[in-house]
Amino acid sequence: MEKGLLYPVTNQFRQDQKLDGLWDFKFDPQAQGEAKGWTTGFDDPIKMPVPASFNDFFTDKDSREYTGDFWYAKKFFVPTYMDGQTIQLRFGAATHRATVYVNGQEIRSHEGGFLPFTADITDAVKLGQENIVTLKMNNELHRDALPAGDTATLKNGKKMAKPFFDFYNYSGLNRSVHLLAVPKNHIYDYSTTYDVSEDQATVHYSVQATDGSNFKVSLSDGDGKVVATAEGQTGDLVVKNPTLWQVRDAYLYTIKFELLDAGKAVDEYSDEIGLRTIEIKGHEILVNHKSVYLRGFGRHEDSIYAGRAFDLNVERRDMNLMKWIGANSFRSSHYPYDEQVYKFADREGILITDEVPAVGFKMAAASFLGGLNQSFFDGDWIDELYKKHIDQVKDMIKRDKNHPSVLAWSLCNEPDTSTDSAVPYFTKLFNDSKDLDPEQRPRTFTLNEDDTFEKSKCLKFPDFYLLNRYPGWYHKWGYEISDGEAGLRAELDEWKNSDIDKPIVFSEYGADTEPGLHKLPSIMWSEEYQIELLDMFDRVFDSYDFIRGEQPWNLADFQTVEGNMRVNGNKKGIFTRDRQPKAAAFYLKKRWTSLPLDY
Ligand code: GCB
Repeated sequence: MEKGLLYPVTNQFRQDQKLDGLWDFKFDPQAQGEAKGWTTGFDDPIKMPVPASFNDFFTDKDSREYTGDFWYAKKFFVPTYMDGQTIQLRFGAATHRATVYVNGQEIRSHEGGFLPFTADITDAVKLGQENIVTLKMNNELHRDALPAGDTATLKNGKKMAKPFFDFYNYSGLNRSVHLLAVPKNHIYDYSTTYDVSEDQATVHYSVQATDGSNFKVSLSDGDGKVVATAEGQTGDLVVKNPTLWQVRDAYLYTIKFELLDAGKAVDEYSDEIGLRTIEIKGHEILVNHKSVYLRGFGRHEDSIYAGRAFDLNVERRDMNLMKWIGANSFRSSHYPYDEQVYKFADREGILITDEVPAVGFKMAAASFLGGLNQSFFDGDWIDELYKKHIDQVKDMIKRDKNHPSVLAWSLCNEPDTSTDSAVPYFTKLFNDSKDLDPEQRPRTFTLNEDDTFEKSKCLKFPDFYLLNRYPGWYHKWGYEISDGEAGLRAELDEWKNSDIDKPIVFSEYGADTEPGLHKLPSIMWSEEYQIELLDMFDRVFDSYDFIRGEQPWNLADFQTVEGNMRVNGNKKGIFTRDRQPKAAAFYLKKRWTSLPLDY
């Protein structure tokens, strides 16, 4: 678990320099890098862009599919004016595990390929000189790691990733690397909670520094005018006649913390926040006490060339597509995205269900991957996995808790909750994560097709339900879709007749669709069939008032492992992988732009 995960900033006390660009890169199939002295650099490197997944740059399959250890290295200069400060390297995402060396000295290791970590390199760097950072990384998949999978060894000795999940195992330094200098005594975390009414909002804050508890705090509006001030480590900022952060109508204030030593500021940290509340009441999702019907998508950080790398250009386009189509929300399926995604959503008034990379927790999850028929939670890997799981839940909440866009926490995607062995795991997970978010936002996980109302043993845990359902595609497909609809209605009738009164959001449903394939009457894979399937689901959604959101799978086509179920990836996108609309996009735009917010 990281101590603090504040996003890097530059101000009069802090400096943030990105180390993106070309790094040295080398595969290490025999895991001999350390023995060969690669901790101080290596010969014959491949020049590799950062941030990027290494895979799709290669033209040979052994390199693209490479699984095992690999190294990155880069020289960087540390100016003398950083003397006396804490000097850090911050890695946005090193997928999946990394050990950091600076000038040959081992600094730290980190596991978890979708969350940031910081290495304190103060004692390892030479000031006023060039230094070298090297990383030994590894992208193998294991059952006791997130996301879960296996690593096979082929008869030719090569390793191969066998994910228990449906996205390509893109690997490398997928997000930016920052060189940071912060004061020795610095602010490392803060959090806020809110009370709002028509004419007043109160921001309850709390702030942490490595040493000291004297703080000056201020809140400014969008024009930079200070609207409230306070002092101390915890306190309230009261805003009269506030402009609230609303769904698709965002407004941001800036909160500024100054750490004081003997009355003098020694550090400062500012961030943009939104004044709003989130609650679940009965089967309603409320933002600022008003009901919201979610419409949006499951997504992936996925694009051509750079794989899973965060790309500001792709994100700009995705946000524009979501605004155009009338979306107001998305799930960060199946891992926390780059922080800049949340900053975009904060600005656009888009709600995020933030998901930890706990995916593949089901042995038979994808029968097309050759799943094994045993309960995942009976495995002897569970204790080790749990440690990593809760650790990443903690880091996700620490990193993202101050974003107004974050609506809820998704603690798992499609775990096998149909056996009793899942119950102790989820009891612990929900107990241990209860107090992590000062705002106490709702916690949930997605329920896979097999985890029906009848079968799941873990229905008592979520504050609201996320259902992933594929009638019309993985079963009752094609001409049988009417039976698929009947089955869906039969399950929803069971929810309706139960004494559960919580919102249900459909977090996945959809049909693989080859863009440009037209057929009258429709046939599976055609653009017409995708619309018919969405229309079937929409009819069902409109029949139950406890369904409080629809998020079809997926915003865009994305890369998966190759296999007989996938034609160059998952094609359930409403948009293509290069972000152009399939016919279904126009269908959804019509529906979503005409539904009222509180539908
Ligand atoms: C699911 C998974 C998602 C897959 C999707 C599919 O249930 O959560 O990762 O991509 O189904 O299309 O099979």
